[in-house]
Order: sequence, then C-alpha cells, then structure tokens
Amino acid sequence: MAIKKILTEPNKILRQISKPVDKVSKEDQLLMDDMLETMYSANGIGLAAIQIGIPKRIIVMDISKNEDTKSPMYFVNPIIKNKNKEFSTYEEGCLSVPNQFAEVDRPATCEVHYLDYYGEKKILKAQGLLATCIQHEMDHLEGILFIDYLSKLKKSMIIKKLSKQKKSSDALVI
Ligand code: GNR
Ligand code: NI
Repeated sequence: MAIKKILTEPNKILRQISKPVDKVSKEDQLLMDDMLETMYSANGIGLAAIQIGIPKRIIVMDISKNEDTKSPMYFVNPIIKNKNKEFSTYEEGCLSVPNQFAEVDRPATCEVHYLDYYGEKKILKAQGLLATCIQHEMDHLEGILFIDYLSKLKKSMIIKKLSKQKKSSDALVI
C-alpha cells in the first residue's frame, strides 16, 4: 500500500468528470487500498479517486470515530437515489480545500446503489454524517467541490487564500 499526494484547489484535475469502472479489477482494489491509507494518513473521513488524480468513479469512506474499530467502506460506480426533500446542514471540510470549513445544506437522507470492494451490487440507506459525506464524495466524481455552494465572495476568498498558500510553498522548493 502507498500514501498518495492529495491534489488541492485550484487544480483543473479536480474539475474532471470521473469515468465508470467496467468491472472491479485487482488494480481497482489496489487503488482502493492506497486511497484508504491516504485518507487515514490525512485524517479524512472520505476520499474520491480524483483527489489523488485518478478519474475513476471510486470512493472510500470511514466515518467511525474510534481508531480501534475502523470500518472502511468502498463505493464503485455509486448512484444516489431517493434523496430526501428535507435538508440537513453540516460544517464541511475537504482534503482538497485544506483548512477551510463552511456550512453546506444537503438532502438529509438518501440511498446509494453501488458495487463494493468485491464488485458485488449493494444498496445503502444513509442518514446523518454518512448521507452528507457520500453526497460530498459523489460531487467529486462530477468535478464539484463544497466551495461551489458558497456565495461568490466566500468562494473567491477561499480560492485566493489557497492560491497564496500554493505560491509560498512553491517558493520553498526553489
Ligand atoms: O474529511 C472530510 N470531512 C468531511 C466533513 C464534513 C463533510 C464532508 C467531509 S469529507 C472530508 C474528506 C474529503 O475531502 N473527501 O472528499
Ligand atoms: Ni472532499
């Protein structure tokens, strides 16, 4: 397994639309292993393949708080159905938008149809943080980031900050 570099905004790759997986292959399983390790090492609760530069419709998640009882989840080609008409608000963050947090409204519950690690068809009914996180990850597959839901002003302030951070870290390399 390997820890991969997580791409951060602004980066055009994050805006790509990810492609469906044909059949869950050994290569896809190895990708999921690397994604999970990368996510844990960054203290995240979810990661989409595009965040490490791979445009496949693959997501890993683990919303368990406890270090000892890890419960990784794998979603290949996920589709969201039966979104609740009622919305919940969560303070969201994103590993591709480091150190920035904002409240986002999303359907409170939803159903996810997907293939698991072994390519088996599954359906999951999600609520609470699970529902929010899966919808945040699904957005990554469409090239959408949570900052896209904020006002133009808030979004541009965040992008400006991240560009500055990138410039100063580039300067360190020289
Ligand atoms: O680690 C993460 N935390 C989080 C908190 C609230 C809503 C969504 C998330 S997902 C995020 C990891 C990430 O960027 N996944 O794409
Ligand atoms: Ni994210």
